[in-house]
Amino acid sequence: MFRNRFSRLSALISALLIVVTLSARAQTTDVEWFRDAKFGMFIHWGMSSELGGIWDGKRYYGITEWLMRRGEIMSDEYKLAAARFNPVDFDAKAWVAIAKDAGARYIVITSKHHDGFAMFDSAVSDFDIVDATPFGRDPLKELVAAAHEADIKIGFYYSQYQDWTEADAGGNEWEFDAEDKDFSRYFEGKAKPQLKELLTNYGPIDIIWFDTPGSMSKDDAIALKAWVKELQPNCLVSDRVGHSLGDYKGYGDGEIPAIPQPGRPWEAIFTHNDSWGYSHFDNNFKSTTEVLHMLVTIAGKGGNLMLNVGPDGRGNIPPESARVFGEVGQWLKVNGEAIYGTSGSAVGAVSWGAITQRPGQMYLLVERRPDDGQLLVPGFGPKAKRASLLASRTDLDFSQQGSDLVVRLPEALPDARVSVVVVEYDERESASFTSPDEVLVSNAYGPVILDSVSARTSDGVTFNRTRTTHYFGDWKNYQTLTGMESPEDSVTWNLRVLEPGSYRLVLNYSAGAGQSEQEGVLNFAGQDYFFRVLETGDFSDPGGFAKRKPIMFIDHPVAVVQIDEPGQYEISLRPDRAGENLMMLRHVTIEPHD
Ligand code: JFZ
Repeated sequence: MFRNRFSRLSALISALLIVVTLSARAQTTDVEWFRDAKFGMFIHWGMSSELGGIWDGKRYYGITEWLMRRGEIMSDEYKLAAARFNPVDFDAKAWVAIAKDAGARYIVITSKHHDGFAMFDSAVSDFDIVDATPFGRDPLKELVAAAHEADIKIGFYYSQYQDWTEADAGGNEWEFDAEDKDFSRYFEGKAKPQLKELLTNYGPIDIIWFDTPGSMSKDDAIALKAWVKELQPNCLVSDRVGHSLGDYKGYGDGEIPAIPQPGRPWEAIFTHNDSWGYSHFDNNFKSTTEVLHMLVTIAGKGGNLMLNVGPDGRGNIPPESARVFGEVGQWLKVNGEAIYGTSGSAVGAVSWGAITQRPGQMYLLVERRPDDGQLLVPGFGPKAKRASLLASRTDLDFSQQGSDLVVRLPEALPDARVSVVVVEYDERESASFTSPDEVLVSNAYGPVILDSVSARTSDGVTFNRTRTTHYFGDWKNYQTLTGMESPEDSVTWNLRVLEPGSYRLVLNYSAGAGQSEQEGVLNFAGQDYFFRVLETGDFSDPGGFAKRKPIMFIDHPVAVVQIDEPGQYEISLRPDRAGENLMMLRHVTIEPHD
């Protein structure tokens, strides 16, 4: 008797140990590949791609994958439209080749977006591409196979809370009565069974990109994440599983964080035009230069850029996206060493571009060549051993004075968009970088932005992540400062002016009727320059700026100042007297002025 009880107890203990080990191991999924990846391709593709933002002859501007909700289309009617979706041009290998050639290290594709349509063969619901369309194939199975063959990581976006064709899911208030919803019936009856299909029928999956967790609790998110890890321990989970429980940090659509959360890998996501899903009438694609600027800015802060493509209803990636992704790939073929596997700048931001690093190498990502060719890197504590152009390995002259490193650039740089200088040093000196609290200003640099992040603010001033949308779902993110209501409230920057000269001071802000007519003071090098706030926009909602309306920021030139000596200066902004919040300040620009 005792032996049996003991053997049962020991079996229970070993089972518990296995579960504890699994869950412990599961929680320590390897995220290093993700941290090093730096660049991914997001793919938003579904039956809404066939609709392309048009329903019943009406154009819906903004993100087209929300068409069903924006048109408040009834489920049965929307489901019938699936029969129009027949992506006969779809070629998984061609798509993966575009991602691979672009230098993307991972792909995340929508498997089920908020409209509930499954882009895979699901036994859980017939509202899927195999059963509800003439296409009859499972594109995710083909895409995963092509990704595995091309050795590129592959993940599925899955909207775990919203499902506009399901009465018990979140999101459809125009057709279903919220009182009758039983979310767990949807979650246990469709979401988890479909996630199980995705995590057991398609081989190794590297990311489940959850989105809009809605009213799911922290415990729900913890349980969901642990459940994913039990099925695929190495599968990463996005931050939109909810409650910041992702394996990596995510930010808002189209947002580059001012100061990324330290210690966590992170990802910024952007549309290529202004919609995630295909649009018949949105041709506002970001240029290659703009995408490279995003890539190096994000890498310089230590994060990943996941840029979206929205294939059309026939299964074609928009040619403009294919072109730009290809050109980014060409740049990465030459300069990828400065991006992949690097960490962000240890010396802070620079006015002429961005900086990435790895032990023993610092990469200077030059977007704007200083007119005098003198590229200053402040805070460079180690002894530089060599400076060279990454593209050609051509040696460059350089000098160091204190913690200033100056690299002399040739007149012609390899790439007018972004050229890379690699500076080698003894990695054992990596701890001697410093991040000086100063903004470099020089006529040689052109206009220099003093942004809200690098400002020193008095107690009453608030730093804001200000967001609004232009078209629906087309998010615009700004970093702003508000709360300047009395002369004691101030915003200050430390400047390091590299050369004497004449400089124009320009405020960039937004202000409503309640703020204009007030006076402010820009103090530069001890000299006050007065200005009156101009009205730029209205405040039609309690938050001060109505969503879905542009925030009108203007450039307001305030003064031209003469600097006779290079050196350290302060510039500060304050109200002239007590009153309303002076403005929503975005930044101050210091422009060369001849
Ligand atoms: C969501 C989706 O609604 C959208 O269709 C798209 O798939 C996008 C990538 O993700 O949109 C969001 C979700 C969260 C925020 C903004 C847009 N947010 O938290 O700021």
